[in-house]
Amino acid sequence: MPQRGWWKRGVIYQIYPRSFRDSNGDGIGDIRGITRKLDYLTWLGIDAIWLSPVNPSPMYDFGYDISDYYDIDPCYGTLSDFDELLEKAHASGIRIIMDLVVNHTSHLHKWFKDSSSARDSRRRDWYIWHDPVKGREPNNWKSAFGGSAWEWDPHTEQYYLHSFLKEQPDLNWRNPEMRKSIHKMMRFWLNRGVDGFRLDVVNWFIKDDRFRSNPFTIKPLDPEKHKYDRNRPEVHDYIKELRAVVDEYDARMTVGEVFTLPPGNPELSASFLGNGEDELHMAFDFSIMYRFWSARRFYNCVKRWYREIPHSGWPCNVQSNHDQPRGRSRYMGGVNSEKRARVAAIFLLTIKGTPFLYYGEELGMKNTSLRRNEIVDPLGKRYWPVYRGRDCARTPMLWNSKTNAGFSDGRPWLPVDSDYKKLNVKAQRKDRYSMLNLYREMITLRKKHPALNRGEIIPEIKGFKNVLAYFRQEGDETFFIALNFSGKERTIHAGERGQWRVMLSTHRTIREHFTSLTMTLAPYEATVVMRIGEL
Ligand code: ISL
Ligand code: CA
Repeated sequence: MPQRGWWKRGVIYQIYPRSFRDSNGDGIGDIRGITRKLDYLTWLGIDAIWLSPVNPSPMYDFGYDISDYYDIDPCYGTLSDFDELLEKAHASGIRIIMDLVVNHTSHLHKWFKDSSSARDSRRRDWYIWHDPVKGREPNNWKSAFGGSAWEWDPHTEQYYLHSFLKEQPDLNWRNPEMRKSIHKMMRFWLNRGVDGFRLDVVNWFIKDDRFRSNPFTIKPLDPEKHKYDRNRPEVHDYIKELRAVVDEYDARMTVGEVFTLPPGNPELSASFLGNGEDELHMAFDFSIMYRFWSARRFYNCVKRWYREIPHSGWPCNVQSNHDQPRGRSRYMGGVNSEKRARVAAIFLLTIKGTPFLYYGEELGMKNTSLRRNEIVDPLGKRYWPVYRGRDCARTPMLWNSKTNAGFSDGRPWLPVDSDYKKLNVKAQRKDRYSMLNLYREMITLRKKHPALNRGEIIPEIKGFKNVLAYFRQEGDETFFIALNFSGKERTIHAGERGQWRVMLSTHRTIREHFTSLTMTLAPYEATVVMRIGEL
């Protein structure tokens, strides 16, 4: 199904495979489970699935520690299950994006086994080894998951680097042979038909070649803190190489996770797009995920984001993923949390750029509250109760009001959210005014109208009194989107003339017509109108 640029028009849906649908009752979501739910995804109208890692893994970090890049973990199925998913998804017009976790492998990967077997092993230099300095760790680099980033290997008497767990040794991207193996592996999946890759922590691949210590700082969110172990400028050469591999194939795409502290760095994220054509197709900017609920703050985030995107590049937008608390919980609306989540949904699906949805977001799923003994995420285990880890946003998808919300016949690997009796796919499909139907309607409208997917965005009200309003325009199509982030009624006026009609709204059930863009928005109203003629 080649069609270049499909990813600019599409909506991408992230599936955390452990939690979507379990087909064999072992409590763990799997590939066959996803294949069985393709009907649902087709109904919802998404264009592609980004699948969090499904390769064999000892699961110290639930798949983000890969021990074999060429296979599928038995708990998720087999290669032929994967091929079946690809084939059936493609037949329904849904593309599949794989997670490419290549900053590190599992310590059980055969490359690391070889690398750590002897100092003169063939793949010694595929990972990052260093002698002690003054009898200690070579420098002050810290693992993102706590402690020093260096682990002592008593067998070969050197330290190895791990930016995450010690079971996730970092690959050495400066080694050309290692890079060739990654490219070969990418071709393996591209030949099988996958439509692209999401690159895990792409800004961490390259480390300082002199291993200088990071500047000492006591400010927890100081960007200088990772001066030498992340965000090295040389990384771009290797991203260009990687892009060339993907470009050997038709209509494939890449999206990079650019993770920084402080969170969200639009300039850095956009730098991974290169000149717009020679690095990644898209990169995440996480700014919005860390902003409090406010029209002005949201506006400022996207404004800065668009400003950084190179002329021939393309933005993408995201509000939730498997590492962050669920959007609906983050917006902290209390009794209004669902209303806020609806405004956020219309915002995400109408601003310029490819939207990424996280499974369950379309139902308005919230964080699940978990007890200490239910936590399995290594981060949560380590930092409880100060930080409870990421499990709260990884609980099973809620399909219906039966046992385990229809996720599994066995005991789910993480508890099912207690809201499932009301908040589930089956109930929401039937309810015309549900969050799910709002997502579906908006996705459908977005697909139908070029102005809403690739059109220019022209801001009109930039957060004044907590209202955001903008136009989207392409050819002779013009849309006006008005979002009331506040809990109060707001009357707005936009100067644009013409005849307009309500196309979608969280509040207006009648397709009203307007002859001017003066309207009173209910608290938390989100309304999309389209120009239907001249005045
Ligand atoms: O999850 C985090 C804290 O909330 C982040 O620090 C996270 O480590 C960062 O976003 C990088 O994430 C990616 O790489 C990790 C993996 O654990 C995450 O799930 C993945 O998205 C290591 O592969
Ligand atoms: Ca299973």
